[in-house]
Amino acid sequence: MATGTQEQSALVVAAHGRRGLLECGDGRQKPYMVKGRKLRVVCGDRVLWSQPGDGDVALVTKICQRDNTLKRPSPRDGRAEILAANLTQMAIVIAPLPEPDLFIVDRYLCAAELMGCRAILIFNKSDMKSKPDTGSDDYQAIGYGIVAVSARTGQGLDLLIRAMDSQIAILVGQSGVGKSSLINALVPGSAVAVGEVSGATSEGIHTTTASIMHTLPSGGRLIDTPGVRDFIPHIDDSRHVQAGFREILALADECRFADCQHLREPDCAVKRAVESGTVSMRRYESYKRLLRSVQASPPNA
Ligand SMILES: Nc1nc2c(ncn2[C@@H]2O[C@H](COP(=O)(O)OP(=O)(O)OP(=O)(O)O)[C@@H](O)[C@H]2O)c(=O)[nH]1
Ligand SMILES: [Mg+2]
Ligand SMILES: [Zn+2]
Repeated sequence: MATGTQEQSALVVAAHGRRGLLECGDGRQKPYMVKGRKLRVVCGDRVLWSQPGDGDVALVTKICQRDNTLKRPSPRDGRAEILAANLTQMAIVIAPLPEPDLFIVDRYLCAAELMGCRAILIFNKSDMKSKPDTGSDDYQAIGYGIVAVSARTGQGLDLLIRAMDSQIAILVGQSGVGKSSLINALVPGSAVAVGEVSGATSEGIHTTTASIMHTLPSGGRLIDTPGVRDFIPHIDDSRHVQAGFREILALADECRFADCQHLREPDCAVKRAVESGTVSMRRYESYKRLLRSVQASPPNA
């Protein structure tokens, strides 16, 4: 047991403001408080902590270097707000209800590409009859894996567990798609609050308030955080947007101009590919829309 100033490292498995839970090297969990006002600890962080006195609350003193971060512009002031760190996979949930918004799916995929982590698409509620446009052909064509599941019936969960194996994943998706339900189905005893989709508005009720990293029985990790429901990636330079669209980035070298934004420029390989149908028009529209929004309101550093 650490005492006084002796420091140990641990993994942050729950974060809510300045408090949360650490997982120590021996697997035990421990409540923590953050020391000072400057440190902003998130789920997935590796931190150093010490034990002041004999209380059992650890004091987090330092965040170890992060491999990557998932960032959005803060709804308060537009500055980068980190939602989670050290991720290896983004798991994007879509469902027939609420109706899929494929622009938000493309924004999640863009964030995954920019932070250098894998991404998979989870089509939940496959027990439901309605089959809305989920863009699955577009996504499959550019190499994203898709798993059809039902948190309700358990269908496909074995495949999902395999896809999560040894990953540190973040579960993202619109409110009401079933993120918490999936965690309840995958992690026995986790008892995450599940909201109701109101029939009148098809909008889910926000039930999750803290960011929590769950451990799957197979060893994978899965983060459920409320900050991802209406997600916009934090992109500090509009020239980086194309790096979030892998099929566009793959063609950018063939454009006449090295700084081509694939809008009105002549001899643009991306526009040619959209016209011939090799790049999806819908994905291209998402690219342009995100580019415009980053150009219109560049986030604060
Ligand atoms: N039919 C069906 N309903 C599901 C399934 N998974 C979840 N639901 C329902 O969808 C609603 C929303 O589920 P949640 O798990 O709370 O959704 P969420 O993504 O966590 O929503 P937020 O926490 O608001 O972001 C609940 O009424 C669930 O019972 C499924 O596989 N099939
Ligand atoms: Mg939830
Ligand atoms: Zn171009």
